[in-house]
Amino acid sequence: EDPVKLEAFEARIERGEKIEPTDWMPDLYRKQLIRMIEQHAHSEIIGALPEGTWITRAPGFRRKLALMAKVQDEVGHAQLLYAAAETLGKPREAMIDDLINGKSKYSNIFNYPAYTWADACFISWLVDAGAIVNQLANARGSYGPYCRALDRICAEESFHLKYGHHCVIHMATGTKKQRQMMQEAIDRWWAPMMHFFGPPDKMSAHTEVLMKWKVKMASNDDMRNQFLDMYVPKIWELGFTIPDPKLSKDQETGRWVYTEPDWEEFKRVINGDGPCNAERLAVRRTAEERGRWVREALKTPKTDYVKPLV
Ligand code: FAQ
Repeated sequence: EDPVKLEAFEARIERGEKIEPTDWMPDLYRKQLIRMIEQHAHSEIIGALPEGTWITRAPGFRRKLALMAKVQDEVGHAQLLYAAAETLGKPREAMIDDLINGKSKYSNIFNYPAYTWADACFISWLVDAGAIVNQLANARGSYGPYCRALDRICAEESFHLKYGHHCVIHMATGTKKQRQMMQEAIDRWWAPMMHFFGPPDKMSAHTEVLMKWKVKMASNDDMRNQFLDMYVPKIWELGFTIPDPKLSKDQETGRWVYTEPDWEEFKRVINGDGPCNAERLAVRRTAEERGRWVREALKTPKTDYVKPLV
């Protein structure tokens, strides 16, 4: 890299300026941003799947409508994020190819099944809560298009959070069976939720460079701690337990103490070997194949195009 340009670039970041697509940037900054925004976009479309399967089964018409709107929002977030990643030079088709070929990662948490309605409630409240903690922080980051996409996403996610909280309160104040279903969902999802913020800081490969260039505005452990700080009291308040006997707040340091989740499981899941990875990618692959005629039709002059019968 040209040291003079690099110095000027870092000075701009230091001053809190936004970097825009046509500005000079180090190759590594571009590469890291593409990796992170692309993974984020994939997480949104794959994230629509576990909840999406509950649209037809959501209890009652109002819940169906709200869940349908939420899932639609998540897919819209993917569109915003793909558009932001495209400003860095990687075409959307290439990103989708990397997703369905298993080359690109997406959030660990969407590789677990949503067995019951309570699992869908957990996702809508707590997975969205985790996503908001991360996105609110990174919306103050250095890359203009990503920050602007995150601002819009956070506004919509705040509705998801309210909806999800409402669903969980309903379960908590319902019948014994409903409370039990919700507790079982918390037990199932707790470890993936702890994994969601990424490996511990001492194991994290990219945090240092991403924080230096203000792409990531807090480390994985800090984000995890902030989530615990905001949501553990709310979960306890509803009368639920969390499946970690060590979980407590150290009043002196202000940090949460917890049992490290199984990081070997995390590695397996993010590298393609989780309970639902194959199923999730198969759905995307089918969507890609079924939508191919639309993309081809868009490229072909109207008069020449005949829709294939199969
Ligand atoms: N899942 O060096 P680090 C949502 C990978 S959106 C999978 O610490 P980094 C909305 C990482 O990529 C949720 N892989 O990585 C919604 C790297 O692998 P690589 C998604 C993970 O980038 C709600 C390796 O481990 N949000 O939920 C994960 O500094 C409800 C080493 O890790 C975002 O993507 C993981 N959890 O920090 C939708 C936010 N964690 O690439 C529907 C943007 C780490 O070298 C329903 N991303 N890895 O092969 C970020 O903030 C960061 O990328 C982190 C990871 C914090 C996720």
